[in-house]
Amino acid sequence: MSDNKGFFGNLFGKLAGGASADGEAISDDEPVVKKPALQEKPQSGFFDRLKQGLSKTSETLVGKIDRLLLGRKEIDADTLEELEEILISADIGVTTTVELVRGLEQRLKRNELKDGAALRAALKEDILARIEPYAIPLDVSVPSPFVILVIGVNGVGKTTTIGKLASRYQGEGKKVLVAAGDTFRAAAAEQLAVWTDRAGVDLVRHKEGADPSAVVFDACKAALARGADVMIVDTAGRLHTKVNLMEELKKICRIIGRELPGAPHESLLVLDASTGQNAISQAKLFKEVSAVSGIALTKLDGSAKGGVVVAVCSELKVPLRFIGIGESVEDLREFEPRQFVDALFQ
Ligand SMILES: Nc1nc2c(ncn2[C@@H]2O[C@H](COP(=O)(O)OP(=O)(O)O)[C@@H](O)[C@H]2O)c(=O)[nH]1
Ligand SMILES: [Mg+2]
Repeated sequence: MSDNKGFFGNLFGKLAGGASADGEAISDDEPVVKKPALQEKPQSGFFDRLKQGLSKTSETLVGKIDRLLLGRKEIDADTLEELEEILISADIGVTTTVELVRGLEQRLKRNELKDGAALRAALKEDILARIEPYAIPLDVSVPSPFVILVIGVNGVGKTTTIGKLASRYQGEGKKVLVAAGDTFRAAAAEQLAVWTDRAGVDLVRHKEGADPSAVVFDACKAALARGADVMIVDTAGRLHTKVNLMEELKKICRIIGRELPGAPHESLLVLDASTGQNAISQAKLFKEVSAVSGIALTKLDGSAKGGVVVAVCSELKVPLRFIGIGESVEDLREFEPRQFVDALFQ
């Protein structure tokens, strides 16, 4: 793709402005290890919060669909055309929408769509069928340490997602070690330290401006020495004027692979659902330059762009590991497609 730089330049330029304020500088070069604190308990009611989080998407998408189909005794080509417009406007993506509507046309020809209710049910099942193959949970049980490299542009929720994951794995009785690979801002490591302190997991960090590869190198050594089960690596998410993000990522990967053969075992791309189709463009660019093996889709709460879940699955064809529906530790869950469509179509 020829316009990669332009896209990333614009994107990172835009996002860099949203970076949080500087934290305190960290004085020592040596890795600092955070010691255990209290443990978070998983909370129930996720489905209700998911429903609540998806309510805007549900309103715009299913609300419009219901207004189109309510009480409709007969379905024709015009109905499907109107449905197509609704789906596209709900961030499901043009490609996916066209495929969905084509499938519905086939059903219509087979006389399977007698009325509005039948069309609604068929659409729900077709959406489910498209997302289900990509709901593949991340299995971190082997090897040990299982290394997760977390990538994505600035502000999408990488650090937050790492904090939530660290807490989750720690809660499952695993020994977790986090590497503060975002060394551009002291605030990044500080933010991570808040999460790892709370979760009671180890953190390896260097001072601001240090080489992320050096952090990762120390983290690999520490993970082996301490018998960590899971190692999670945070990375900087913006194009620095002096450093090419993707070159840096490759270097990080090389170091990890050299210290822990076979690692990283997961390159988890974090995407912000509230950016809608932009998230899809970002993912496509990341896929071109790095081996993305899983996706975490954050900020599904309060966004009207939840339809992007469907596009993420059906266009990127990468496992959607986790969805985020809020800022607290229990707001990150494995993606469950049935739960998702149920919450959407309620
Ligand atoms: N509402 C909501 N906010 C989130 C979610 N995930 C992350 N955030 C917020 O997004 C902002 C950026 O997150 P951060 O982890 O610093 O992003 P990073 O730059 O990719 O590391 C923070 O204010 C987070 O609290 C989510 O699922 N829902
Ligand atoms: Mg961060």
